[in-house]
Amino acid sequence: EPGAQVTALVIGTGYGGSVTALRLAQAGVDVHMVEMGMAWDTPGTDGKIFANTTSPDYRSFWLRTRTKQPLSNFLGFPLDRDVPRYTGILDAEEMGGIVVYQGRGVGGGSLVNGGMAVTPERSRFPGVLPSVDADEMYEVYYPRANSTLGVATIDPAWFETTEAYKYARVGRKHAQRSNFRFMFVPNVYDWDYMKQEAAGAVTKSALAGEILYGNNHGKKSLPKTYLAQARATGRVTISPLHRVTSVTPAGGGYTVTIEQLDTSGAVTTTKTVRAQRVFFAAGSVGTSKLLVRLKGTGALPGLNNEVGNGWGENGNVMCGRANHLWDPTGALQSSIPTAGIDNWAAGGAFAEVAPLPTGIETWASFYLSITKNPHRGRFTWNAATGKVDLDWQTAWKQPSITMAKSIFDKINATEGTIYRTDLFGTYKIWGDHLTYHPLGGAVLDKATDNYGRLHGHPGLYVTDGALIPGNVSVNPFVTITALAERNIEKVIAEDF
Ligand code: FAE
Repeated sequence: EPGAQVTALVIGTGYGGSVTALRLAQAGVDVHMVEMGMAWDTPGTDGKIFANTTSPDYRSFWLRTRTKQPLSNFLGFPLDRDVPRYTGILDAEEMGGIVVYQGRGVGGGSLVNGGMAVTPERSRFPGVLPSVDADEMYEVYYPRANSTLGVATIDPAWFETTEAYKYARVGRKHAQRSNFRFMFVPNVYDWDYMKQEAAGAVTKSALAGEILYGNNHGKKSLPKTYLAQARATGRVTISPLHRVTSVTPAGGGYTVTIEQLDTSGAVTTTKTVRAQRVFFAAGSVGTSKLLVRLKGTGALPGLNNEVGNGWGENGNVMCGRANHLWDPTGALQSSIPTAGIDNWAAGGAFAEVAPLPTGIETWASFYLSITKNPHRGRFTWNAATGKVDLDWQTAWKQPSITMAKSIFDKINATEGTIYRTDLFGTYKIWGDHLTYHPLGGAVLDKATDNYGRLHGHPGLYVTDGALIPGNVSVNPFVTITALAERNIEKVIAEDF
């Protein structure tokens, strides 16, 4: 309510925000969460909450009139189509020569992501978060994050036999014949539910290709885990379709300005509330853009010059390979990836064997690689345009391509195969125009102290992927969750 007084206000309902809200509530603190996206708790015109990956509709994109699908083409045909402008679930935000995909709604990225829940190898952790005690993370906070998120690994016996993972078995065979390390990738999908999908006993979700625009059944997204527990405390309230636009000091606390949106994205009301403490959990891009603007406009003059720095895209790059006719990858492909190829130590790349859930045989193997791209971008305030710019360059993906080639050039040579050139345009091999994994922009121990307290303004915290300086070496959400668990425990003990 306008004019309300809030003890703890959390901006955003993704991983960082959900961990923070749950632990504060369990410690007896009343929490209000503000989320710019929708609640995603009501079925649409077809009786389903979420649209299918193969048929994007009004629910699929955040305020766009035309889809912007990560795979723009298939067999020479452009895939994008017109859709009504709506506060849909996936934001394809274009900045500085890169398309940054992000989830919008209660649950943030957990609504749209692949559910791959990977803890980085311990030996790599000092390179990921140098100021954090690795012993504590691997003994306490990673296990806590994994168990609360409901992370599990596929039943290996089922993996060997199900049609739905033929594509991953082909991926494994090709990796192993080139002497790469293959590994199962844990996931938050309910594996028992998926087995029942395969048996025809329940409504299909992963086996119906649902993923990018939401998952109607088996995925344990945040509204089913952290946020369900947070709500059950009775101390957490959430305002969907509300966007924070300003936070500024006022009488020992902060005045927070919030715009209420309708589903066309129009602002219907602007409200202000008073908050004693504010937690920035708007995601790497959301938090960085807010902080850079609030510093640039003088609303938060005490923020230091590290705000906006250290942004990276986790080295994401995609590619497809064309297999021989005797190596079909299957018409039925589970949309939930569960296989990875690790060449990090030798080549700087970790590749997941990704599905192409088109419903037809494609003879394609498709991969999303995470690479050790050294480039870092920076968010800056542009007073002339009144906008935040990101300095990133498409050409900065070249190291990622080189690292991904350390795997796929070799596999192609061993198998006598070639790259697909029809997935990202015409005669284009590399999907180097995008990221699913934005990280950094308010880096731990630089823009904040070693627990996410923003320098210069007591009572302001960063709790999300903005804390991580650009690369995790694997998919990021388990690390974002574990770091938020570590930080909020300290903050509750010392600040409340
Ligand atoms: P995030 O989850 O993005 O939450 C931020 C929330 O804040 C969002 O709900 C925003 O709508 C909201 N927000 C932003 N600005 C405002 C504002 N001004 N006012 C109010 N609300 C605001 O942040 N990661 C993995 O580990 N495994 C995967 O398999 C995987 N697959 C992915 C697939 C796709 C297609 C995408 C897009 C991402 C994927 N990711 C994956 C990345 C992962 O989802 C992402 O790192 C986390 O969601 C980031 O968590 P945060 O808490 O930082």
